[in-house]
Amino acid sequence: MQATLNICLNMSMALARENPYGIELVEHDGFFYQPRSLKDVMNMKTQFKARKDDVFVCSGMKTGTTWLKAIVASIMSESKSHVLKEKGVHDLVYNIERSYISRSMPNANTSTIIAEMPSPRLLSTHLPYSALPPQITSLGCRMIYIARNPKDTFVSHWKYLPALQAVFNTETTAPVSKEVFFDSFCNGASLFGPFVDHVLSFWNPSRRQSNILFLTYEDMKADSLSHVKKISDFLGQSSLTEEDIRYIDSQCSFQSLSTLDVNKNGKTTYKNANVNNRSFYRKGEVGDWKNHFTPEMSSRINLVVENKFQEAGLFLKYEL
Ligand code: PAP
Repeated sequence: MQATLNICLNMSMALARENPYGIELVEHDGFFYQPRSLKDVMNMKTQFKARKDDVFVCSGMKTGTTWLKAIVASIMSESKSHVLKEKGVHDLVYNIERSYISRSMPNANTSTIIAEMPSPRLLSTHLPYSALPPQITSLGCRMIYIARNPKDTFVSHWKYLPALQAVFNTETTAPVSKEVFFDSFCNGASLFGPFVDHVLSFWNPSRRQSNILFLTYEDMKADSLSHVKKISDFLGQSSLTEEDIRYIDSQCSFQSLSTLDVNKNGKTTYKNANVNNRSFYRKGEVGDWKNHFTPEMSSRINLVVENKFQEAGLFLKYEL
């Protein structure tokens, strides 16, 4: 097994390249990873044991993961949204590919915590569907995917790059030019990208499989209450009252989450860096791209995504 893993990684490493925006990327099975993270992914795939009743929050980068994690954690917790006051959202819902670290790291023991968690476990992943540990798909674990329009996703990702560079200890600390990152993003070379392929990797199976709930950030912003209800129905949480649903919805709003002390002043440990929890809460709006995009950028994104999404019957909103 180890030999296969090494060959696989060596082949992938041949494609590793220093990205102009400062984060080294490596392509593996059609998706881009930071090279050390790919080792962690491979490590996780050999160690992680899925359970049939596991629930996964699934997403690409910067598409509303934090919000969705807060909602699902509240729905699945007996104390409802009170859990959100105790820990940062990313310490409440562990990301599997960051938890099976392939070397000694401060958060390396998260894998043990995950193995010992009572069922049903709530976990998360940024991996595309095709890269998930096969047990997750063969057992039919429930997955909730959140997609976001690529223009707002791009802006959110670009604004988050300084935090990412700290996580990956990149030598580039200078602000990353929007144009340079935009070019990479449109070419598919961003973490867990290509963006379009990631979204379609969940969208396509979600159309025929009832264990995948596909949501969009924009629809959730337009009517968050009905989405909290939809998620709770998907999870079979019939004991929640209408009042519970309303409470969870209001406690998970951007305004409420971003002003909690743990999110204003707390930190989450990733790899060997601390990320300020406040970096997960920037604006929380649909349409901020209009403040950052030129007409040319807008046309280029439309060209990259729209045909593929339309062919697949997927229509994302760019404003509300
Ligand atoms: P991640 O990939 O690092 O986990 P993720 O949580 O997916 O990030 O996305 C962050 C975006 O969700 C940010 O968007 P922005 O940069 O355009 O502002 C963040 O503000 C937004 N966000 C976080 N919490 C909420 C919330 N409760 N409601 C709406 N948007 C939110």
